[in-house]
Amino acid sequence: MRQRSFLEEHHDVSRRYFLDLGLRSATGGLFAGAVGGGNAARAADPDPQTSLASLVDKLEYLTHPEKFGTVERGNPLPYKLPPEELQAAGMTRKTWRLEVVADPESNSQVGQPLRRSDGTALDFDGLMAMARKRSVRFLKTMTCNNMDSPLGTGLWEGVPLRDVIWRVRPGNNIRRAWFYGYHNNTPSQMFSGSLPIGRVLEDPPATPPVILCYRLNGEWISGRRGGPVRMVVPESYGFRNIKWLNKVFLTNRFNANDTYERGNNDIDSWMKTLARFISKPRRAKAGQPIPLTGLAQAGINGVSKVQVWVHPKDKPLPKDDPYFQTAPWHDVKILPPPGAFGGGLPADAIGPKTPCHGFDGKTGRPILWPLPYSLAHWAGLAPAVAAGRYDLRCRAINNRGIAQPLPRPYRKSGHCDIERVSLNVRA
Ligand SMILES: Nc1nc2c(c(=O)[nH]1)N[C@H]1C(S)=C(S)[C@@H](COP(=O)(O)O)O[C@H]1N2
Ligand SMILES: [Mo]
Repeated sequence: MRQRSFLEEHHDVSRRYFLDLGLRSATGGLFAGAVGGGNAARAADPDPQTSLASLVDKLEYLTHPEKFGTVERGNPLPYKLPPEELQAAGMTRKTWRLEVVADPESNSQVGQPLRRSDGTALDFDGLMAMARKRSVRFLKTMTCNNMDSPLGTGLWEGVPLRDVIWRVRPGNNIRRAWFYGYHNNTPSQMFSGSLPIGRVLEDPPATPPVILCYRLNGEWISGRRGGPVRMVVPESYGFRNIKWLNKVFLTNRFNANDTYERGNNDIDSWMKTLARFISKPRRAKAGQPIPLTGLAQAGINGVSKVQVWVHPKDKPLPKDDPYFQTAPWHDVKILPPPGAFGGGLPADAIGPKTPCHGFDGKTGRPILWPLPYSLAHWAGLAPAVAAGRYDLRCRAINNRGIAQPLPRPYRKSGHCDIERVSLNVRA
């Protein structure tokens, strides 16, 4: 069953893509009648368009929860505790508790704190009761500030953090929310993050709320992915998306308490726009266009274009142009939203009864593509070149026409260097 929908969704992506370009697909089967010869061509030496079609067929939009890259610390990891200890730690849905209190070292006013000690902490049933009134779902690509490629893209579901904050009757002197994940006694496992209270209470334009997240791709969020409940901050890099969430402090301190502050990271960074290769050809044939696929992460200013550039290794790089702004870049195509999202998400998961931020409630289709803080796939043919050794690069351009790695080229606010792969072109 899963296998079948997997094939269907890829047919769907490539069919739309190739109809769009007027090319033919490698995938014979469904539309062999219309275009013919796909399988025969693949059996011999596939032409570049056929190879490209089969690369596009392999793309899956959402990442299966088990296939995400993971950034975690400490030993033992919270979700690896033996069952009794896991329960005692509050890391099962039955025993999970969230405390929401005033920072004891600050003068913040909180009328009705949620505390473990007096039995008022929020439990999972309480969270589900809130979810029945208001749950929020959105696409988000999880990216570690310090890693070159995204960890995975998911459909995240949760209750807005502000709903829980309003419940504790906040008063004066609250400027920030500091939040913490469960940790054992080794300080190296502690992990915390924070946000200005204004960001929690009000969303920037076209941005979903910060959520207490309990589902990923339609399933309860696993321990490895940060369950029972993790924070998900749509516009932020991974480090603010605290896993194993169990405490929120409302504080009048104006400073951040993010663990990532300690690694020389720019903790106020919003996600950046960037392109990466998915298929990385090492070899190509002289005189033949080079099939390529990749992803484009949409930062706060979206993605308008993706481009590639094939540069001979023995030719000097453009002068006084560290970001290759003057290179002869070549446009490739941003793929449309997939017919089915993959990643284990049921095919009918987004629709009128289960709305998703950025999707039309009636049609269940995205109203804009790519949606900010998620990604789009791209595909195209790099221009044919003569035999030799080359560097292949890709870059994304945002909706303001600014090309990666600009406007924020520095690594510590999110790794966004232009990717380079070596290519050997033979006669
Ligand atoms: N409690 C806790 N939350 C955490 C971390 C951690 O080590 N502990 N790592 C953070 C970092 S640096 C990143 S990049 C993301 C990665 O999320 P993922 O492992 O689900 O992909 O989780 C964040 N949340
Ligand atoms: Mo990270």
